[in-house]
Parts: sequence; C-alpha cells; structure tokens
Amino acid sequence: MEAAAQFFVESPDVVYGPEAIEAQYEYRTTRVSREGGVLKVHPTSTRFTFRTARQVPRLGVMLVGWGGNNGSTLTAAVLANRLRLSWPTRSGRKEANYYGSLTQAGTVSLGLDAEGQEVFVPFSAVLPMVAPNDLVFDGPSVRVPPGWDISSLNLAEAMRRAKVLDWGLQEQLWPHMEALRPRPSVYIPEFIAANQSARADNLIPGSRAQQLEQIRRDIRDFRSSAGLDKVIVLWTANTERFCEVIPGLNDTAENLLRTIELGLEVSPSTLFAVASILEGCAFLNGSPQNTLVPGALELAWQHRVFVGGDDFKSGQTKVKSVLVDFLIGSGLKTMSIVSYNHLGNNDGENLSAPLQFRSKEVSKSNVVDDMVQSNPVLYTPGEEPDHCVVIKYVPYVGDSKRALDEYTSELMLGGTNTLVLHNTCEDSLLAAPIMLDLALLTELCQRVSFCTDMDPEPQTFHPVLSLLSFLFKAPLVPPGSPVVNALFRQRSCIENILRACVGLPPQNHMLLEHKME
Ligand code: NAI
Ligand code: DG6
Repeated sequence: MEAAAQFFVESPDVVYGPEAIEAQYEYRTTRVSREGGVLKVHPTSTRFTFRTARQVPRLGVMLVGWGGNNGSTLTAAVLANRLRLSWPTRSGRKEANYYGSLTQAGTVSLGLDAEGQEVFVPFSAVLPMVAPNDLVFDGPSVRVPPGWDISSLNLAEAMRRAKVLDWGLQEQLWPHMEALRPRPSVYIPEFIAANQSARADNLIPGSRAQQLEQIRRDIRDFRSSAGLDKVIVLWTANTERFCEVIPGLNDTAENLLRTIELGLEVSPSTLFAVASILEGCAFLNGSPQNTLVPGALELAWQHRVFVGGDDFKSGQTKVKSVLVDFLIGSGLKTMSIVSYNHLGNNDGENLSAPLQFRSKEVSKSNVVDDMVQSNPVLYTPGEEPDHCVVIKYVPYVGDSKRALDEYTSELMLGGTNTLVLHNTCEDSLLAAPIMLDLALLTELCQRVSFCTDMDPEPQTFHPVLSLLSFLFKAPLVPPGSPVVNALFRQRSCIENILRACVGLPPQNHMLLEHKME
C-alpha cells in the first residue's frame, strides 16, 4: 500500500474547487413502521450536498490537565514525531510514530484495482486534515503556554513524573519541553480526590466569574500570540465527581451563567466548557464526569460550538465494545461481565476515592447497552448481563494498567462459554493518539457543511458531535439519537461520513465482484 497516497474521485457528482470539495451524495436508508403487529420497512433516499473547505487551518490545542500523564505524553509524541526522534531501547532502536491514532495509522479501502485487489489509503488522506506535527503546542516563536494545570511543573518535569516514556526519549525531549509551563487553573477541592491537594500549587485566584474571565483571556491570548486560526479545548485533567443537575442551577444556559456569576456550585470542568463555548472553541471532555450539564449543552447549541464527550475509550473498554459485539452479534447470550483493573499512576490514585471512582464506574458500565438492546432474540425487555467494574490503585505498576476481564455467555443446550482476558493497557500511550484524533476530527467537522434537496439551507453537524463516539466510552449524542457503543459501528460511521464528503458510497464489504461466476 502506498503510504500517503493522494487520490481524486472522478465522478460528475464530485467537484474539487479551489476552496472546497463538493459532493452530491444519495443517502439511502430505511424507515420502519409498525402496523397491526407487522413491521413495514420503507427504503428511502435523500440527496445531500456535502461541502468541505480545503484550507487546513493553523490549529492550537489547549489541554486542561496539560501536566498530567496524558497531557505530557501527547505533547512529547507530537514533538518526537516533529523532530523525527529515535532512541535506543533494550529491544532495539525505536522511532517516533502515531500508532493508535485512527486518522494517522488507520486506513480506508477505496475499492478494487484491475486485479480485483483492494486499494487502501490512510484515513488522513480521505479529506484535507491538519497534520498532527503542525499542531501548535509550542514553537520557536510561541512561548506562551497552551494548556492549564493546577500543578506548576514544567512539561519536562511532568514527563519525568509520568514515567511513561523510555529514558532515551525523555533525554532528547527534555530541552524542548522544559520551557513549556502550564497556565494556572481552577482548583475546587471537593471535585477531585483529597489525595490531589499536594499538586495544587498553580491556581487562578478570584471568584468563579473572575476565573471564567481568566480562562477566556487565556484562550484569546494563546490564539493571538500563536497566530492561530482555531483553538480546541480538551479536558484531560483529573476525573471529577458527578455534579447534581438541579433546576435553577445548571439546567439551562441562562441558569448556568447566573450560577457562575453568583459563585454557586459549578465544577472546574464545566467552567472550562463554558469558557470555551463563549470563545467559540470546541470543547471535548476526556474524563467521565457530567461536565456537559444541560446548561452547557444549551449554551453550545446557542453558540453553535461543537462539544464532545465523555471519557476517552482507550483499552479495556475498547476491547469490551468489540468483544461483546462479537458475542451477541454471533448469537451468544452474554450474562456476566466482570472487569477488574489495577493501575499505579496519578489517575489511579485519584480514582481510589469513592466519588471519583463512581464517575468512572458509571462510564465503564454502560458500554454494552446498545448491543444487548439490539438482540431481543436473546434478551427479554429489561434483561441485561451482570456487569461489575473494579478499580484498584497499585503504585508499583505505574501507567501500565492491568485489566482482567471475564465474559460468561450462554451457549445452546445449556452450555456456557467463559472468556478470560489479561490486557496490559499502557494507559497514556493509548490515550494520547485518541486525544489527537479527537482534535483532528473535530476540526475537520468544523469545515464540513451540507444541505439536502428538502432543505437547501446549508447546515453543519449538530453541536453535540456524536461522530466522535468511537473515541469515547460514554458517547454524548444529540437528544433522541441512539447511543452506539459497538466499536466497528462507530468506526464505520466516521469512515462512511468521510466517504460521503467525497461522494463515495458507504463501505459495504459485500465484494459482489468476487461472488459472481
Ligand atoms: P493525571 O492525573 O496524570 O493527569 C491529570 C492532570 O490534571 C494532573 O496533572 C493534575 O494536576 C491536573 N488537574 C487536576 N485538576 C485540574 C484542574 N481543575 N485544572 C487543570 N488541571 C487539573 O491523569 P491522566 O492519566 O493524564 O488522565 C487524565 C484524565 O483522562 C483522567 O480523568 C482519566 O480518568 C482520563 N482518562 C484516561 C485514560 C487513559 O487511558 N489514560 C482513558 C480514559 C480517560
Ligand atoms: C482505571 O480503569 C483507570 C481509567 O482511567 C482507565 O485507565 C481509563 O479510563 C481507560 O479505560 P479503558 O476502559 O478504556 O481501558
């Protein structure tokens, strides 16, 4: 396969203009109605015109929790790739890459060549996307900090504290990361574990309203001093406890803004979400808590700003959303899922507190609902497998989280099948490429607009960007939209929407060409 093949779709339905790619696309689907106990299925077709602006912007990503394991690892990864670093390890020399990133290391099949063989291109070749090496975290002329952390350690020290990267790589990155210092952030002790208090030495003072204003100034400052076209804000700070959704407090945009003005209860992550939305910057939540309370979602809707969440889907949950899909999709009745983890990084220490663990337990537990509900042959209404999630803090294993899972399913004629899995999830090395994809795909979606024959007014995707579901454990979706957790359905959604933008039909895997005589 060619590594970075450029391609053009030759079709009267696709126009590559100087500013945009415009594609006519026939969206074929079905509508189902129930009539007297009978299901009637109606094939439908809607003609879309997709328009994707070709100009790739200068994009800055601001991480909240920049000095954490994920934040320092993502920064290191971009720098290591940009500088084309390689370093010795006991199993040979390693080179910087972006393995684990769907956009950078995943591929899409374009079709069959003259020999009937599939031709693949990188995901990133389907539409113009920001190259990760061009993401602005720093640069010779940019010495302003692009992220926030309640801990004042510079990024080189943060990388050392994280203990994620090989020493030979850390040594080479040190001079590049030493000058990067996180901006002060908002610390409200009751939202994260008490064991985090020693880190909190880099704080924005003042009332909630003043803190909100400071975050907004930080975003504007970064955008102007780094000469950016766009900024995306990504929460990768500690898991917070859930906050209660209370009428009058955070249920509407107006109430949420008043709550901040009055200094009533609001979580730091919601404060960052509000600041981002008010600055017109997409906000993505990589942690499990309910940052995007109804008031924040309404604000995003009012300002037409993309939001996405919740909780990066990196290791154990990714496997779960494949394995349970496989089991139930094969007609096996999964009845028990037990997921045990132990990890020794700062995330693990924070999650050793009950309220923060509870946030994670919720997001890790709802990830098979769609698969169970998709199969009324196996499950009666309301029936679901037992699902138990355990997380323990074991400092010695550091960032190399161990995940042990047991899946028990019923077979025909009273049999059972038990699958046991041991997964060493090098947590931050799995999360960093997901963070990258989130930023790159969100930015791409900001350049896509579409209209239909029925509604010629151009529109953009719904502000709750459910296309990102592949990357989140508990995907946020627009009201009334089905939540999809099954990994390959989520992947197909991204792939097929990108294909639609260049006028290609959805990937159907039928290979009928090879099934004829
Ligand atoms: P970490 O604990 O190493 O980093 C979090 C950073 O956030 C710390 O540097 C801390 O000082 C900072 N922080 C805490 N409150 C803050 C605030 N209000 N403002 C700014 N900074 C603040 O954790 P790690 O491993 O980087 O994970 C980050 C988040 O991502 C956690 O919530 C974790 O649960 C979530 N996550 C991680 C995954 C992974 O595979 N690594 C996967 C899914 C989610
Ligand atoms: C304990 O599970 C720690 C968590 O922060 C996870 O490591 C993280 O959420 C990744 O979870 P998963 O299930 O995607 O591996």
